[in-house]
Amino acid sequence: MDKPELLVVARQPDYLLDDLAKDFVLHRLDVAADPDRLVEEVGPRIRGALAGGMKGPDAALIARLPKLEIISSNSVGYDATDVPAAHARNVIVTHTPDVLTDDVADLAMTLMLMIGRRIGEAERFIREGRWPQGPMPLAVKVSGKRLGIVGMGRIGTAVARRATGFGMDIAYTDIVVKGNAPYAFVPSLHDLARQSDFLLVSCVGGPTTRGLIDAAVLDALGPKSFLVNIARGTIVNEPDLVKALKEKRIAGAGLDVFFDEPHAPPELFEMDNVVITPHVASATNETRRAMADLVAANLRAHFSGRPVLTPVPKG
Ligand code: 8YV
Repeated sequence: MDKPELLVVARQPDYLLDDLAKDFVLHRLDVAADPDRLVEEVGPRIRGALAGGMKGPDAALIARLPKLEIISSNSVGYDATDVPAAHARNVIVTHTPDVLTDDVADLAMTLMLMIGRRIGEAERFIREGRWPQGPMPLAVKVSGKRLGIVGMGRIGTAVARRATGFGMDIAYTDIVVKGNAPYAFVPSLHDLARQSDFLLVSCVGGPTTRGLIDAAVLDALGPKSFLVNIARGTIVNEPDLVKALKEKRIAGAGLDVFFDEPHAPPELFEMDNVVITPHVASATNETRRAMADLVAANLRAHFSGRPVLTPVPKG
């Protein structure tokens, strides 16, 4: 039988492309000189698509792939793919939960420790030869502080577990109470911000959370507290955040995600009370390999007539 044809919509690691090339014909929309023409040529034959957390098929592209059966996203977040449009056509969407949880939670802790303890600043301080002129200003203790978690899903829970080891006092908000979570549920995001030393954003992206963290939430957080975002840049109103940081209405921020990746607001580059990383929460060899393996396993399961391993739930 002919190999099923796949459309690579978002950039994928070489080892995944090499592996898939054994069983599938790959068409690289991610690097196509003329994407429109490629879709016109191969669209009618495409049976599967490869997506990512920042880029996936939208409704218009899905409509141009009449034989599409499955979209396998190399990410836990699937807000970049139009899942309702896919499900409306009975196209399966899969993602990569669990395998990246540890890494993302590790980075959340890292950012929290880095902004609290001024570690980025301390690095620059010594590298720039400023140490002989006197000591660094004092930092903020992290252990024992109040952590507010916005979104107590897999990743929020993994951060809470780590933060428990740091003696932190943990509370969370979510759209529903998580029955099995041994942490205080705070229904109002503003109340949670008001009572937190660190506010961690670990909820889903997409239309339901767009601009959730705005000036009012940042003011509730206040001048002694920090924001950490390892979820999606869209959840934070970025101009509001930049303004709040400039005016010292919050103490600082640790950010792995931004509204317009791969661009971060240049104003942040000048701020000492900000730690920024280029969306690297899942970026370890081990985890990226496990994510790629899961992407491939979902595709192989589907095309050999077995149920996929990690489908995105139907809304
Ligand atoms: C990826 C992510 O780096 O899983 C997610 O949702 O945002 C990250 O793990 C990104 O999606 C690359 O595809």
